[in-house]
Amino acid sequence: MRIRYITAGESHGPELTAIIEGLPSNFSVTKDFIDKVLSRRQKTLGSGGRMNIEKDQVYITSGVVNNLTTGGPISIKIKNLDWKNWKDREIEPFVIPRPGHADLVGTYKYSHKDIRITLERASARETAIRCAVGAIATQILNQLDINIIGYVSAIGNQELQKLDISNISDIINKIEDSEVSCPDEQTSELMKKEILSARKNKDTLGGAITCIAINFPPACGSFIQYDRKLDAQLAFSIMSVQSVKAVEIGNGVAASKQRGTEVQDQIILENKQIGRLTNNLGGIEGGMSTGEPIVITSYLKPISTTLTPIKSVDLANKVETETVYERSDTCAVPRAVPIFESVVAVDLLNALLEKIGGDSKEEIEPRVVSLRKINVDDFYMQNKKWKMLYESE
Ligand code: EPS
Repeated sequence: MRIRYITAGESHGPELTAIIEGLPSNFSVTKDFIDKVLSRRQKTLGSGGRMNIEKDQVYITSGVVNNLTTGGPISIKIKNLDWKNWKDREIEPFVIPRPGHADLVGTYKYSHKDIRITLERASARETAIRCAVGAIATQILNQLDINIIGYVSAIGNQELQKLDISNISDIINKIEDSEVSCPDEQTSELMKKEILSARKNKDTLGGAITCIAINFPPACGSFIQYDRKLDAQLAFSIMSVQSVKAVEIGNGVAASKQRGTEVQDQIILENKQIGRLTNNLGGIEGGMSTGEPIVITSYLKPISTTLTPIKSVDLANKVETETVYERSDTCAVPRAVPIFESVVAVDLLNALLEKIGGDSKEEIEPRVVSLRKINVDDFYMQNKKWKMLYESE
């Protein structure tokens, strides 16, 4: 791994922290850009009220001097404004685990004396700092002309039908205008109704978020070893986000039901440049980027904390009981979009830097330009019969 990062912090503690290492120097990184990404994660539709308390903003305390990366580790933090409500509070015992959360197994695993100790670290509050990490990677990718666009593609049963990505700026505007971060007005309305109806019925909802990376160069990632595969790395990062239960690359789910000739992205030649007729495989073949847009969809289960009580066990009194409601969201999908853009950004930047190397913008920029397209003259085929021989045989 070229880029590593680690996060720390509890949901209702003083602050969240991260250290990111392995980034190149001389790329512009601003607090303003990161704060804008953080504010997109703070939509209130579907939120349980915590987003009315927090006004997330990042503090950069190392690795960026005069708005330029130094090449050294970057340390960042976000303050939890809710901390002031918790620091002197006499906290009620929490002894009934909520199914679907880390509550039961986390408390068992770490022998915590109160479920809240588990909850505090398992909470999706941690995604705020991961967004900030990703917003740093995104800024570097943007300076290399690589863009990642995320949008809500499903909420409950309301799904966005196919999206035409020929007019990217129009899509971005529509996503920004939508209360549910969906680039289609009609579908947005249906999604919004779905959330309001779930809340009215004291229930919760999941959904799907699609991210598209545009202009990402080919040949990043590798088929050589399982853990170098770009799709495997993306799936790992996405599965690590709270609530995610499935990941899909390209049209993976539909493709599993189709015939091979319908699914494969046929290869064409356009003035010596290799092109494709379709992008069903989402821009990744054999664990490597093809140069086509990378398309990846994350599927989130409904929020585990429900207003309607469900069966659980009282771990203090050792009896069956029902869950007690703890403030939470109804549907976190609309505000989760920047989280997925962020985790994808870190993985793509990592794969790109592993491919081209380089320590500074000056070194990296020209290498990305020369990697951009596969040209048919870049193949050096011997085009004659050969034998596979091993010396030791
Ligand atoms: C979360 C529960 C809610 C969410 C929280 C994640 O917080 P609270 O327990 O304070 O009401 O709002 O998300 C955030 C705080 C955030 O910043 O996204 C959970 O249990 O995962």
